[in-house]
Amino acid sequence: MAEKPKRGSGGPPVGRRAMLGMLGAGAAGLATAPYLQRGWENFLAAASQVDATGLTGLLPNPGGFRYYSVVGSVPHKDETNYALRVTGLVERSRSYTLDQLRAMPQTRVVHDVVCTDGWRVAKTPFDGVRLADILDDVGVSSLGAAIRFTCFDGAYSESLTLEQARRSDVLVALNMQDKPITHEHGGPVRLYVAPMYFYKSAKWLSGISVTDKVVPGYWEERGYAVDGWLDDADRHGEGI
Ligand SMILES: Nc1nc2c(c(=O)[nH]1)N[C@H]1C(S)=C(S)[C@@H](COP(=O)(O)O)O[C@H]1N2
Ligand SMILES: [Mo]
Repeated sequence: MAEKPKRGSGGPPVGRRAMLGMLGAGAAGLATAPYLQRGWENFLAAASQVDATGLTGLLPNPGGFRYYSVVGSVPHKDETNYALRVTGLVERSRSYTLDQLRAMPQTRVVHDVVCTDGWRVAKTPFDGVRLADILDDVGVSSLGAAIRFTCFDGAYSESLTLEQARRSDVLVALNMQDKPITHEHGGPVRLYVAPMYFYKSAKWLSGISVTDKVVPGYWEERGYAVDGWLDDADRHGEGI
């Protein structure tokens, strides 16, 4: 059986473990303190304060997802101010507006979303532009071997090898569950790497840079595996 990505010395990175510990203590504290007469709204208000420190996974969400962000607040972007810049070892650097991405051929990928924290959302449809199509559009130079993804939250980053990036189940996604990707889920544009754990799917995607080697991403610098393959992934396949 394939190994799950390692987080530091076998568990979640300290930051996240500490967050989850605080989450448990906080929720239990509220539940066992009836004299505070805390209702659900108070709980949510408390949660959103905690959110400012990055504990976004605390918020319950009926869809089975948790919202994650490594920063407290992220600017909202839409067709008036969104841009995806493709740079680095390419023949023609260029920038795409949201309308330009929408006008490109759209591909649908339906797969289970799986987070290393233990939650899963079965058969989730994403639609968007194949990353491979964007790479063909700009032309990868002969020195290009990997991709570095950056985000307009100003903090998160991710990576793929060029071979992984060219798979047909890797999308620059515009829609999730048949609706435009919401801000909370990383809209208007996020990466979706279907055969890998969801941490590879960078939210609020704003930069794609072709590099000569893999540059480890945000969580990868903090102990996650650079190759985030799901156990059932066809690692050497070409996608769908
Ligand atoms: N920019 C950014 N992208 C991110 C993250 C993040 O904190 N910031 N978290 C990752 C992790 S660990 C997961 S599980 C998913 C969560 O996506 P969701 O918030 O839409 O459920 O986003 C991934 N992409
Ligand atoms: Mo995750």
